[in-house]
Amino acid sequence: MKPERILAHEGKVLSRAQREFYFENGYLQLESFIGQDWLDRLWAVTERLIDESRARETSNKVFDLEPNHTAENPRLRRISNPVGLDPVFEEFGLRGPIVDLAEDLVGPDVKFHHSKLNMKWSGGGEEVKWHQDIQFWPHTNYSPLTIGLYMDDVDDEMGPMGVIPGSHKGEIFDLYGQDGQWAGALADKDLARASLDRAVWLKGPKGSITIHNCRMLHGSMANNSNFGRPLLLHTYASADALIMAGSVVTGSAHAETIVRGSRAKWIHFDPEPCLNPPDWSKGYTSIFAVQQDDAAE
Ligand SMILES: O=C(O)CCC(=O)C(=O)O
Repeated sequence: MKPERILAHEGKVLSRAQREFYFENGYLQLESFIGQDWLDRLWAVTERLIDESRARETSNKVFDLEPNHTAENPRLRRISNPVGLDPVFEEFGLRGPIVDLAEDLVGPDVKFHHSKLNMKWSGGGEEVKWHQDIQFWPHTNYSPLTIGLYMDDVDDEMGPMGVIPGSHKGEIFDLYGQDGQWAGALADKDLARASLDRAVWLKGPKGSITIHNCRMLHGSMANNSNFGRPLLLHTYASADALIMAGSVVTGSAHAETIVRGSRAKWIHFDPEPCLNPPDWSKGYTSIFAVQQDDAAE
């Protein structure tokens, strides 16, 4: 990352202090950033997709289902690749107001990487164990970040996203388990080094935004409340960050789309080594399926 070069360009929507906070702490939170118009449009499509999921008994590339999902009582963990599923999601992810945030934090030249909608259903929506994202999809540098939109109000009971401030400057953890298989989460023995007592839980009213760097240690607890916790996530990177072969997790047709500025002429390499994930071109479901160790189609 090269904050000075990014800060040399005037911010579109974030103040200098907010941008500096992100570079220093690895995360940022914005309350009620997205208005009701956008939320209504996104919800209309989401409801339609939830309805479509009723016809499915097992997970597939679009729907990551909880084991007790049924037609009468749909329970989704995730809708994968929303930007590739519907023009409203596409407009939001590639041209919507959050792209300004990406530009302020990785710009001026910005690429889209992937999107997903983590539903965290009411009454037990599953936890996301502590992990960092970059090991899932290594890039030549550590600019990628993920912007999340809470599509509903989220409080402490609903499994908000937790981050460990400053952890993006620390260790890149091994996400393989003792058996050598990809676990997608920190091993218990490493959690002791993760300063979990310093966790900040990012919650807020609907329309609020979470932003975390790809090295940020983060996770979230189960949602035992009576309300869902839909978090619509989009990952962007500096255009000069090239993704390593085999590590595109979604197969999204929009991956690598330049959403601001232009394609990089020079590739930027950060020196620190990154963990090499399994070859996802041979199949990937979702972090939930991997962490909970269940099978999907
Ligand atoms: O949904 C969450 O709380 C966390 C999401 C996350 O970390 C991920 O999908 O990689």
